[in-house]
Amino acid sequence: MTTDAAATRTAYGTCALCEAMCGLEYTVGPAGVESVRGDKKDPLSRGHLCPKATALVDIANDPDRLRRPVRRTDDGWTEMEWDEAIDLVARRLSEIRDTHGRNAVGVYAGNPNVHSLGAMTHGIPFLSMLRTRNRYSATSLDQLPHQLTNMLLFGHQLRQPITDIDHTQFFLVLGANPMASNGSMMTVPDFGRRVKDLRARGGRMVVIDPRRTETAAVADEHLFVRPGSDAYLLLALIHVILADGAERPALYVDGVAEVRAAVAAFTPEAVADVTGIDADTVRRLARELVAADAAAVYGRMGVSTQRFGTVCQWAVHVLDILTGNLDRVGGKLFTEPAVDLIRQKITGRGHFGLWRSRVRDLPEFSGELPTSTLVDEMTTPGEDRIRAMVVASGNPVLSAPGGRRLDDAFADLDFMVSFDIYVNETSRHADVILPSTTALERDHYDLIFSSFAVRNVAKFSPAVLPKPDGMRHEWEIFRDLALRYAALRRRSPRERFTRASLVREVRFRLSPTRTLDLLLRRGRRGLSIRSLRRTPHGVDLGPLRPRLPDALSTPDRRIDLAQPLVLDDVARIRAALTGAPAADGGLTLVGRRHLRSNNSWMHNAPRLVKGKPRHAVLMHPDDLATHRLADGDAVEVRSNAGAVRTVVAASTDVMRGVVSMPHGFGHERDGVRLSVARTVVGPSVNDLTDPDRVESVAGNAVLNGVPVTVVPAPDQGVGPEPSEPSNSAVSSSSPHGPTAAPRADT
Ligand SMILES: Nc1nc2c(c(=O)[nH]1)N[C@H]1C(S)=C(S)[C@@H](COP(=O)(O)OP(=O)(O)OC[C@H]3O[C@@H](n4cnc5c(=O)[nH]c(N)nc54)[C@H](O)[C@@H]3O)O[C@H]1N2
Ligand SMILES: Nc1nc2c(c(=O)[nH]1)N[C@H]1C(S)=C(S)[C@@H](COP(=O)(O)OP(=O)(O)OC[C@H]3O[C@@H](n4cnc5c(=O)[nH]c(N)nc54)[C@H](O)[C@@H]3O)O[C@H]1N2
Ligand code: SF4
Ligand SMILES: [Mo]
Repeated sequence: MTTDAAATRTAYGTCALCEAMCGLEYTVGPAGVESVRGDKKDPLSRGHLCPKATALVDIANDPDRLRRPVRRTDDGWTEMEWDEAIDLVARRLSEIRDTHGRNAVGVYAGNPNVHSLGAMTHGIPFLSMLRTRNRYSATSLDQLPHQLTNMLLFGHQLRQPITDIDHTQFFLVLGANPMASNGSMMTVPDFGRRVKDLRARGGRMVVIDPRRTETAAVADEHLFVRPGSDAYLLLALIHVILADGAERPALYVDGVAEVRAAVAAFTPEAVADVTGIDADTVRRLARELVAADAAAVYGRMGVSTQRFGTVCQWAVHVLDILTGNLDRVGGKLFTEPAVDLIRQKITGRGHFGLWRSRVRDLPEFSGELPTSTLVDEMTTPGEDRIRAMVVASGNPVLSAPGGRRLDDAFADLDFMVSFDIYVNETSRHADVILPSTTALERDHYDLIFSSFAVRNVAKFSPAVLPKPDGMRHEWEIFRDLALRYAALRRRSPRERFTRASLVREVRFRLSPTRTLDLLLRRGRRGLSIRSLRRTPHGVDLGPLRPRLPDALSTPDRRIDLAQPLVLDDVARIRAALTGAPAADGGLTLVGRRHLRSNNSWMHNAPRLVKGKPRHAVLMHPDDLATHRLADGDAVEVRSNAGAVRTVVAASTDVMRGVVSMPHGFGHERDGVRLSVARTVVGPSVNDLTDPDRVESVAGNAVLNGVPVTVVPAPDQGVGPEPSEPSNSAVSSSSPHGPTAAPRADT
């Protein structure tokens, strides 16, 4: 293709698909974006990008993408006018609230919300207007233990210590695979080069994971650990440091004596069988941590979405604190973002257990209940049962445990609205889907991940492409819906028009960019939208710096390690230590992410999905032999929650006794085709994960360490990998077929 040089321009932006915030350079021609490169002048990402960045263009051009609101009818999806759609959604949500009470409307906010400025400034406030206790999000499928332990120890749920990776000398990584994920709760683009630099300056990286991951492959050392046993390992590391008398906590740290008592039983010998890591190695690791000039312990999905997630994240903090590495250059530091969510009181400090869930008595955290119990609240009869769902950029049927049960529950609601750019496995049940513009078409600033970055940076990225005709930005959709809903509520005798509601309405009328400008001006960095527009590569605000105890948000500016919530669980773990079986001969399932896949979506772009299918279950050759299976066999994986068909792939990279499967697949459920573009289907691992098993303190989902069996597939074939749409369900007017028979409602 020839390009008309005069008509092409260069634009700069930030990729918001994952947490890494890579700076991008686009060449934009008359027909749209022609090429995408890493922006070498971005002070954080320094030219790095991954294959998903080029797929941003594919999302904008995706034939599956919804461009107008759609309504589910007997004849399939029918396009609606915006005003009509907004009206219908506001009216139904208000009616259900009037009839069944506010908790009858449930909310699930999915991961892409945190990657969209408009969803943050307008979507989240709209969801709050519903004033329901049935609020759920990806948080409790993910980082809830981080937020809870941040709140307990440092006084604020977002007070997340960040590894100073550019200066550390010893980096201990548990249950994270940043070479594939590009980092999480740690915005670290260009992870690979940063690790090379770490090693070049004589530092070491040790990875602890039941799979020899892409990150383990670039580490100095990798240790297999039995899934779900990290708490034992981490407590034993604390034990060794304290037994050696090597602890050096800061003056503002309390509770060391209580910690010493709590970990007394966790000798390296006592935990060796449970973890699969021998006592000498545990002692050596603890001593390496202490001896390093600057060290950081980092634990992510593999240690938060497992049975002892909160204890694990607490123990990570305790290790950093006892080794004197919290608040040290090259250790863990707190960020100083241009928009400071904590100091500017944009996000509250967090609260825990103020109320509990109706059916399973699980605790709320900061106004949300654990997503694992969403299905119970939808299906259990009684007052406050969920009758309507609002799903914002989420796909819980594939993303949350117990996907099958959720699928049925979504089909059985009185009303549902999805904010999504696709008909996905969850939004297929919606009465109305409201699609927004996509990332290239809207202004961006990373409110959340700027707060977790390994360097302080600020960058405003104006939309690269114009807003397509007839489309709306997320903030416009939420604004219109909020104003409409507020107007309806005022008619209700129980609602009053208050000063607070007036302020809220004024805020809804401000665009995200205007809102951001106000926040930047209120921040302490002297920045504004105007100044950021003049620096399209981003402003470098410098490396992370020590800030304690001033940056503590605890009332007394001290850190108390002896948190009863956590220590009670340590006591339970200790009780389980006695005679803990090494392994019961069964298999344990863990998760896996791939650089070219993104949670439950981005499975349309040919350039991402090409090559070998990525959804196979990985199994060690020795386990294959004992199970009388061979590489490539069709298998059924079974757990106490369900069963899926897939293929097995031999891999010496997984620990014996462990199998690994990615999440986010399972698209054409029951053979119902939702996409014209997609070529991969795969099984959904969340048909195997069990919503009844939650992490013991906070109720986070247990997505790793799931007991399973693997057997030859009972009959031929590997379940649906259909190539032809099942036309019966597809309406002639739309490429998006409806799915379950439409229910009689609204
Ligand atoms: N077994 C297992 N399950 C897991 C995980 C695991 O490791 N193992 N990981 C968990 C984690 S960490 C997370 S965060 C969740 C993620 O799971 P979810 O919260 O469900 O989020 P996603 O799958 O990322 O995206 C959901 C939907 O958002 C839509 N979307 C994307 N961009 C936009 C946009 O700009 N506007 C709108 N309106 N919609 C958009 C996509 O079309 C997609 O359908 O999954 C969790 N589930
Ligand atoms: N390409 C890509 N990037 C992504 C995403 C994506 O889907 N694709 N998702 C984004 C999201 S929402 C998130 S939250 C982050 C997640 O970022 P990461 O946490 O870095 O990603 P995971 O690949 O889930 O890494 C979890 C690791 O834990 C290991 N593990 C499982 N069980 C255990 C255990 O019991 N103990 C230990 N020690 N390890 C265990 C798994 O083998 C796996 O290697 O990635 C983000 N980035
Ligand atoms: S690493 Fe993440 S932010 Fe960077 S280009 Fe890839 S998807 Fe985008
Ligand atoms: Mo996540």
